[in-house]
Amino acid sequence: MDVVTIGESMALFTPDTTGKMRYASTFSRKIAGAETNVAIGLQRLGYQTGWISRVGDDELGQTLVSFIRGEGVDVSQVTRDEKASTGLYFKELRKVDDVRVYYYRAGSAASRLEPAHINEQYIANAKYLHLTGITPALSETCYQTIIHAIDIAKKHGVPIIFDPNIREKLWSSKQKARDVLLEIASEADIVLPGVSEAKFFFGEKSIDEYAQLFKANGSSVVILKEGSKGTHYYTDDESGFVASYRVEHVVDPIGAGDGFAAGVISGLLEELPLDQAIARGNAIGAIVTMVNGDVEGLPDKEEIDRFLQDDKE
Ligand code: KDG
Repeated sequence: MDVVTIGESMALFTPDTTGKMRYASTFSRKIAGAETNVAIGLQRLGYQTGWISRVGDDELGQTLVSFIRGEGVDVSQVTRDEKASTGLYFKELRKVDDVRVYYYRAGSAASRLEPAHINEQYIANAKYLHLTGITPALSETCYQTIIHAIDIAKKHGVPIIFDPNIREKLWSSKQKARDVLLEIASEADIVLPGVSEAKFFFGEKSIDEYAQLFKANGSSVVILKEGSKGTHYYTDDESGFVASYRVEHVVDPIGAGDGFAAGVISGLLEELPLDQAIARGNAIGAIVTMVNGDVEGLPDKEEIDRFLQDDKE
C-alpha cells in the first residue's frame, strides 16, 4: 500500500441549477470526502491507496463503497454500521466565487469510527499515512481513532502527511479546533496548510513566520498554499515558491486542495525534488477547479503529464 487514509465520505448532492439552493428541485448525486478525494487522485496517478472508514448499512453507503472500490482504492477496512446512516453533503454553487456547503452528517456511521476499527498492520505496511483535520472534528471517538493511528504510524516509522482542512462548521469552538489541529500537526512530518489556515492558527503573520511556527510545532516539511498565487515550501535544507497555473474559468473550486495533496504525495512517492512535486500538486489543483464535482476532474497520469508538458511549450 502506498498511502493509507482515514475519514468520512458522503453522498454529495449538487443542484442541477446555479443560484440559491432553495429553488432547486433536481440534484445530481456524486460522492465526496477529502480523504477519498486524495485516495482517488492517487489511484488515477497509478498508486495503491487504502481507505479506513465506516458507512451506513444503507443504499448510499453501498454506492460510496462501490464507487470508491471502482476507482481502485482498497476498501477492505471500511465497516458497515447498522445503527447509523451514511452522511450527506450538499454543495450549493450560487456563483463561481460563492460556493456554500451544508452537512447532514452529525451522528453518521463514519462519526462512530473508533480506535478498535483500526488494523495496526494495515497502517504499518503503508509508505505514508494521510490525515486531515476533518476526521478528528467528527466526534470524540474519531479524534481518538486519529490519535491511535498516529501512534501506530510513529511506532512503525510511517511518515504522516497532515492537511488541516479546517471546517469550522464541524467544531464546537475555534479554540478547540486550534488546539486539536495543532496537536495533530505537531505529530506530522509534512503539513499542507493554506495561508488562511495558518492565520487561523497563529494570527496575522508573514509567510516565513507561519512556516517557522509550523516547524517549531514539530513538522520538518511545511507546504503553505496561497490559493491561485502558488505554494511556498520549507524544509530543513531549502525553501522556495512554486507559482500556480492560471485557470480561465473556474467551475467548482471544492476539491482543489485534495487534488493538490494527491499531486504532492505522488511526487514524494516518486522521490521527485519538492518543487516538482508541488508543481504537480498545483497543476492538479487547477485542473480539478475546471470540472463540477470533487473527484470528476482528477487527472490520470497521461493527462497531468500532457498538461505540464503543454505548459512548458
Ligand atoms: O475538500 C473537499 C471536501 O471538503 C469535501 O469533499 C467534503 O470531506 C468533505 C468535508 O468534510 O468538507
